[in-house]
Order: sequence, then structure tokens, then C-alpha cells
Amino acid sequence: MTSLLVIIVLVLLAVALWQLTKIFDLTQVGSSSDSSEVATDNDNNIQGYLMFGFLAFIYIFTIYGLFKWGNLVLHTPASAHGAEVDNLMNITWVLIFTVQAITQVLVHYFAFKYRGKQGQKALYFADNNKLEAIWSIIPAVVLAGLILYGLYAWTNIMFVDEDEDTVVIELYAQQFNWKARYSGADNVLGKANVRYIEGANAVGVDLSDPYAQDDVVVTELHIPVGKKILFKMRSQDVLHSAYMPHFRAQMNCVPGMVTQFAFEPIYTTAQYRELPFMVEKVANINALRAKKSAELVAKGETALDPYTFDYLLLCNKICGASHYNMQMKIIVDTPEDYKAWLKDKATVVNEVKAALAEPAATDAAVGSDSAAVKGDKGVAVTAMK
Ligand SMILES: [Cu+2]
Repeated sequence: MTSLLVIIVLVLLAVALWQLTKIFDLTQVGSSSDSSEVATDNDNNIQGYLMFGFLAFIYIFTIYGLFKWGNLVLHTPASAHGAEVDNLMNITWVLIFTVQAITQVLVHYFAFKYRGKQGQKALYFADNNKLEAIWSIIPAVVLAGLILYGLYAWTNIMFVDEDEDTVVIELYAQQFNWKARYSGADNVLGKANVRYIEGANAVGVDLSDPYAQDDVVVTELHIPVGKKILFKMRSQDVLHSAYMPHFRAQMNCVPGMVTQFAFEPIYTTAQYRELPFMVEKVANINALRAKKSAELVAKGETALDPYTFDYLLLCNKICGASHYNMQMKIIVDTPEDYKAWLKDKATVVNEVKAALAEPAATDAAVGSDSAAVKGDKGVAVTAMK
């Protein structure tokens, strides 16, 4: 509401200023001897020097931005292929900045040099093949190089060796949360379809599929360090995008199809927290939080918890009202911790059985006449085995 009012006030201010300039123009009619609308040499000189003013502004703002916000970019990549993505990104940045720095100087300098002068006419210049060849071939070669390198990097990153020992995990996107399904001891995900979603079977696993018997569904993603993880992505409703920035990984989740992305995490969560840049970053965040907490406590409110770093899986497609908060914590464990964590997780099949058994048990406890209901559920459980 406040922002709407601010916008209305700004628009009204702009209209008022516009009207004021019109009134000012009207008051000037007939008062000046020079009412010509043709620019004088003085006007042209002012415009010419303003070109340098604008050039200085964009350079100063760029340099200021780099110093002020440069530390907010993602730091050390946490996956094996991450360095390659960063390299491609850095090359692109260097190219963009170099070309931008040179062309902006040229554009503004020539705008100044050839500013209007009384009595000077523009030279008619049809074309120059040599010049056109230079400014077409150089960008074409540079861009082709960049694209070829990009394609090479992409193919490398997306390649998954079928024979390689990978951990297969499904990421399931729903408005507005993520679930992860582990493929169990057989390392094969059971079939799944949105039509099977019911009760405890939140991601629609086909419970009759032999491969689905050991599948486990969780809401916190654990992955082992130093092992390639093959993610299979599905979406229940709309387009989502599985984005794991620290691992330089992103892939769309499309309803009706399975997409995939594989990477190898190279730092456990504990190791990544200890990296000097992260220690510094977390200390900065906590210094800000401590300041804010002091203000809150002074007002009689609860203080903020200190921040600890965790890898995150985020949604990177605007998928609805709560898109901003669609995230899941990722924990990179040592292989031993990972095994220990996964060991005692209930399978989907068992969870569904337990959920079905629960109401029946409650019914029995209250002594209600629910034999028919219990019978139905009993059939359902048997059929599932
Ligand atoms: Cu989403």
C-alpha cells in the first residue's frame, strides 16, 4: 500500500513539473530576442561536454558498484564442475567489460568531436566495405569462440557415464516445496506418476513397482561428498527450476517429463563453513544480526538467532505467490555420515502402510463399528505388497 502511494505521489510530482515547465515556456514568449529553436554553438558545446559528464558517470558508477557489491557474488564453487562454469563466466565478464570500456569512450568522444557547429554540414558517406568487414568479423569470431567454449563446457558438465557409480536422487517440485526421493539399495527409482499421489504417498510413487519398494522420500537433502549425484527432476504442477547456486547447478523441472543434472560435491557442509571467505561472510551477517537483535530486545521483542551457513536448493522460476520461499536445505556429508543418515529412513511403502494402519488402530481403540473400513484398508495394504 505504501509503495502504491509513493508511486502515485511520484507520478503526480512528474505531472506537476511538466505543467510548470509549460507555464514557464509560455511566460518566456516574446521576452527574448532569440526565440529560434535551432541549436546555437553554445548549446552544442554544452551537449558535447555533457557527453563526457555521462561517460564519467557510467564509469564511476561501474567502479563503485564493483567495490560496493562485488563481494556479494558467489565465491568458491562446491562442485567438481563448478570451476569450469566460473571460468566461462569470468571470460564473458572480462570480454564484456573490455568491449564496453573501449566502445563507450569512442561513442562519447566522437559525439563530442562531431558536435554541431554553425555552418558545418555533415559529410555524406555511403559505405566502407573494409570498416564493415572489421566490425562484423571481429565480434563474429569472438562470439563464435565464446559459444564454442560454452558448448564444450556444457557437454562436459551434462555428460553422465551410464556405467559410472552414481547416486540417483529424485527432486520433486510442488507449489511451494521440494521433496527428495532416494532410490534405495537398488539405486533405481521406482516408477512414479502424479495420479498415484494420495495421503502419505506425496510424490506419487507407483507402490506396485518392484524398484519402488526401497524408495525413501525426505524433505531435507543429504548427499555424500566426492561422489557423483545424478538428480532426476519432476514437477507436480507448473514449471519450477531446481537451482543449487553453490554447486553451479540449475535445471528446469517440467510437469510431465523428467529432466536431469549430475554433479559431484567437493566440500562437505562442515568443510565449506570453514573456508576463510565463508567464515568472514557469516561473521559479517552475524554482526548485522547482533545489531538488529539489540534493537529488537530494546523494544521488548525476541532477538534473532545467529546465522549458520547451509547449502540450499532454491526454485529459480517464478512459480506463484510463495515462490520466494520454495527452498530445501542441502547437507553434504562424509560418505559414512551419509550412510548412517539414510540407514534408518522409512521407505515410502512402509510410510503408506503405517498411515493406513493408523486410522484403523484409532478406530479400534474407540471401539467404533468400523470393520468395513478396516477391511477396505486391509485390502489396500495387501494389494500394495
Ligand atoms: Cu517453484
